[in-house]
Amino acid sequence: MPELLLNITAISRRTGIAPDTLRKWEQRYGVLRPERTAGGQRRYSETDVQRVEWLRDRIAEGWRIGEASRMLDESGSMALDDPTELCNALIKAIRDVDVNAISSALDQTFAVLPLSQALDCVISPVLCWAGDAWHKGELSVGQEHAVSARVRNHLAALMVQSTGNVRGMAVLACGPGEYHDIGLLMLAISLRKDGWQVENLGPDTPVDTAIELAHRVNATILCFSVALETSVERLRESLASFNAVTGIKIVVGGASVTPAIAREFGVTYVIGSLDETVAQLRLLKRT
Ligand code: B12
Repeated sequence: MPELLLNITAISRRTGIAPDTLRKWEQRYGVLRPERTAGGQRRYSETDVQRVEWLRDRIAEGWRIGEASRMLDESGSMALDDPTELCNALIKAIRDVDVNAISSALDQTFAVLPLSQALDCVISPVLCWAGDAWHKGELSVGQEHAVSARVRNHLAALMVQSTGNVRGMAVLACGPGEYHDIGLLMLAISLRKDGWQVENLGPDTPVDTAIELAHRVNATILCFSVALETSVERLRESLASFNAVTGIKIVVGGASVTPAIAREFGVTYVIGSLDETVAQLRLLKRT
C-alpha cells in the first residue's frame, strides 16, 4: 500500500508546530523533505512527522533549533530517542563504516538521554559489542578505532563541561600495562558531574607515579582500573611494594577485578552502574 502523505495543515495538527514554523525549519535547516504534487503542493511522510516530533521534544528540553537539526541524521533516517534503537543504529553505522551516521547516533545519544543512561545503556554495550566483534575478527581495527575515537572525543568534551570541586580530589589511572581506558573516562566524567575534582592519568600508569601524584594533589581517593588479567598481576606486584598508603583510599574496579582480589590487595572494590559507583565513592570519602 502506498504511504499516505500529509499536507502542511495535517502535519501541523499532528505535531503541534505551526505551518509557518514548519516551513522555516524546512527552508533554513533542511530537516523536512516533502514530496511535491503535480501542482507544487508539499506532501509530508511519516518520517517527516517523526523528525518534527523529535525536534519539538529537543526544543522543549532547551536545545536551539539549529543545534537540534544538526543532530538529526543527514541521511534522512529516523530520529531516535530510545536506548535500544540508539544501540542498534550505532551498531549498524559501525558495520556499514558510515562515519557520519556513527557521529550522528552518538550526538543523538548524548543529546536525548541522561548522561548515566547514555553511558550505561548505549555507550558501554556498544563498545563491548565493537570490541568483541574486533576480537572475533568481524570488525577491522579501523572500524573499532573509528567508534572508540569518536566516543573518546564526546567524553573528552563532557569532561571539560562538567567541572566541579565540592567533594574533594579523585585521582584515576589504568593499572600498569592496561590500555582499556574508556571505562575509566566514563567514571571520570561521572565523578566530575557529581562535584569531584578529577585528575585522570589514563592508560598504563605506574603505581608509584599515581600514588605520588595523589599525595601531591591531596587526593581523597585513588582509583585503578583493570580489564586485563595480566594487569591485575602487575597491579598486585606494584601494590605489594608499598607498605601502607596513608590518607588516601585506594579503589579498584574494571572487568578483571573481583572482591577477593581487592581483599587480597587490601584495597576497596566498587562495582555497579555509574550512578551506583559514584554513590559508593561518595560514601567512602566520608568513612
Ligand atoms: C573495547 C575492548 C578493547 C578495545 C579497548 C579500547 C579502549 N581504549 O578502551 C581494544 C580493541 C583496543 C582492545 C584491546 C585489547 N583487548 Co580488549 N576488550 C574490549 C571489550 C570488548 C570491552 C571493554 C570496554 O570498553 N568495556 C566498556 C567499559 C565502559 O566497561 P569497563 O571497562 O568494564 O568499565 C566500566 C566498569 O568496569 C567501571 N570501571 C572501570 N574502571 C573502573 C575503576 C574503578 C575504581 C571503578 C570503581 C569502576 C571502574 O566503569 C565503567 C562503566 O561502568 C572487552 C570485552 C568485554 N565485552 O568487556 C575486551 C577485553 C577486556 N579485551 C581483552 C584483550 C585480551 C585485549 C587485548 C590484549 C587483545 C590483543 N590481543 O591485542 C588488547 C589489549 C589492550 C591493552 N593492553 O590494554 C580481553 C581481556 C581478557 C582478560 N581477562 O585478560 C577482553 C575481556 C576480551 C576477551 N573476551 O578476551 N580491547
